[in-house]
Amino acid sequence: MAHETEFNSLELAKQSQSLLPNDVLLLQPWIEDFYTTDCRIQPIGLAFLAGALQSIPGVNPVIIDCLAGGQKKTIPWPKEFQYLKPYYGRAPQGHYALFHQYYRFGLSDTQIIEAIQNYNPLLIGISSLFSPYYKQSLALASLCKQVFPHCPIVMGGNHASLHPSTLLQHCDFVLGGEAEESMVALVRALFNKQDPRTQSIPNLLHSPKQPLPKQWVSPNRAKLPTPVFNGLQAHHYTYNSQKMCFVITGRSCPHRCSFCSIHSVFGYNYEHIPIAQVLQYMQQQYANGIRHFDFEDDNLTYDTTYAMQLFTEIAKQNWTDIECSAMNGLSYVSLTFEMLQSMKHIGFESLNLALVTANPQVRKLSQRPHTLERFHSTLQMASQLQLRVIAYFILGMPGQTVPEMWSTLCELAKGQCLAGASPFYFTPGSPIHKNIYNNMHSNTHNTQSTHATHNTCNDTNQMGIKLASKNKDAYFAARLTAMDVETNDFDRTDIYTLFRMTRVINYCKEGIDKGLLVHHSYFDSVREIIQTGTWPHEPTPFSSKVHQLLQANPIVITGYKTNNTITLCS
Ligand code: B12
Ligand code: SF4
Repeated sequence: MAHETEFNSLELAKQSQSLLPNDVLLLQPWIEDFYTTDCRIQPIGLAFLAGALQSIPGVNPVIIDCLAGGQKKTIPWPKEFQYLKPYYGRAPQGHYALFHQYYRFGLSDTQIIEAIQNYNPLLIGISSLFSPYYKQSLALASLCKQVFPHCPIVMGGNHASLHPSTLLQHCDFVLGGEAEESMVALVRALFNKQDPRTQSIPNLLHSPKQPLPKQWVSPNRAKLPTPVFNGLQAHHYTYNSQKMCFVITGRSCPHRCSFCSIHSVFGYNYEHIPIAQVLQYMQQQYANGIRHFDFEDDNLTYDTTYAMQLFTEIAKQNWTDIECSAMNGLSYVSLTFEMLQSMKHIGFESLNLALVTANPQVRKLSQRPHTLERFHSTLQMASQLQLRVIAYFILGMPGQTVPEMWSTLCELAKGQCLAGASPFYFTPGSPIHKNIYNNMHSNTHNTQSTHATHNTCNDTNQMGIKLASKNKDAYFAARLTAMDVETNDFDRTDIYTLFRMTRVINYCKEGIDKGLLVHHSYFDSVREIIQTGTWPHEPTPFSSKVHQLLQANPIVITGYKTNNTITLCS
């Protein structure tokens, strides 16, 4: 524990007696959950900070990624998730199994201590991007304090920007929002042996009692630094066995989807990084052997002029051996045939799209500007260009019903794409969290200023929302695997069944792409599911509502790589 009272000039004096510290350690914590997406973990936010810190002569920024390079380790099932045992608590069966064990992904405590102990840090920065994993950020802070009891610790990231009070009792500072400029100011102050609390550093918080600003100050986006990966090992970040890196071409997003919280960090000004700078970064990375570029922008193609110019410039590099992706998703309202052609030309093989829902009312509720017609026309254009599509839909948002979610899955089954399910969770800072979740709380208050980690919702609200996290740690449950939310219109078994049915559909698509015909034994287990409403050879719950829907109408399924189709019925 170190905050206001402990961080004083005495600490600065102690530091100055020892060898002059000049390292700034930037740490990405490990993750504890049922799964992780290990092809998308490059800590690009920390790389931007390292790029900014390089501008200070004598300061040595080093990134340590505690999520990469370790062995995944099974850890005890959390007491908060006992209610998930009927769903995940069985060894995986069949091609469409979901999760099984609870893991720690990344380095062990011993490995982390080994990785940090040889440095002489002036400051340690820890990211707290994800609310559900805020405790891992705190545990990492406590490990760092063991090794460097006198070194100040600063945290930042999405969770830190929303709920700094959950962290400030265990670290010295939080920098809210985008931290390129504020981190430089903080490090300069420490380097010059000034007390940062007396300096005017934008977005700096040092006490849980400090009020939060309405909006964080954003850095000048035209002057953002180029990300640098000091300390990271390139072989930890690969895709299809190729070395890969994240590319960010802009900040924020002009859309306002109800379930999304990115504006809490990036504000509402959607701005681009100059194309020349993005290109220079890609050239450096190409020279370093990177052959896969993953654009992690929140809305890469919204500004069609910028996107077309960027793709044209990339094409001019004649990098015939690269592959590109936008795994964070593309907003298909801006995708034209011409745009997809240039994307194909620079090495896009597939597109990640978010349909969210096929239902206009639910789409309105989620404030998405997209339409089903536009989705299907995008699928057609993609098919013509032999671009593969993975399309995501949401499961279990208040306002959804089982037939509505099922009909969206049927649209994805029918389309030439893979289906991706996104079980809903209340993301702190998202509009739906502000509108619905906070209204469920008797002690309603602005999320920006809440100190509470316990929710006190009553179940008698209009939609009949019930949370498994009631009276528990609400941040911990803000994750896909928690299946936290039930309403009058769906329960956890419905969500679980639809989630797994998504895998069943994709299993069928794989068979279709292999050229198998509908009566092939490959599809027997699927026929059994449709007929019996059970999972073959296991007693895991199966939704009776979904079973009825499965029996009601034949399901038309198109392949992923081919447009061959089969029709399955009970
Ligand atoms: C890439 C990404 C991932 C990657 C992992 C990224 C990583 N670093 O390891 C993957 C795909 C694995 C992932 C997974 C999840 N993600 Co994600 N992800 C993102 C995404 C799209 C981009 C993050 C990014 O690189 N941004 C670009 C950089 C420049 O911004 P940044 O990281 O925020 O960094 C800036 C500031 O935050 C700050 N900062 C960051 N770190 C630090 C540290 C210090 C010390 C300081 C001072 C400042 C600071 O300064 C940086 C520069 O300006 C964001 C959305 C978004 N736009 O941020 C969601 C986002 C972070 N994810 C989110 C969530 C919820 C998840 C999941 C937990 C969802 C789930 N499935 O349950 C999963 C976890 C699943 C799992 N078990 O792995 C939420 C977090 C919301 C919250 N408060 O919890 C976000 C914001 C999206 C959303 N829904 O609104 N994610
Ligand atoms: S979900 Fe995607 S499109 Fe919607 S506001 Fe967030 S970043 Fe933008």
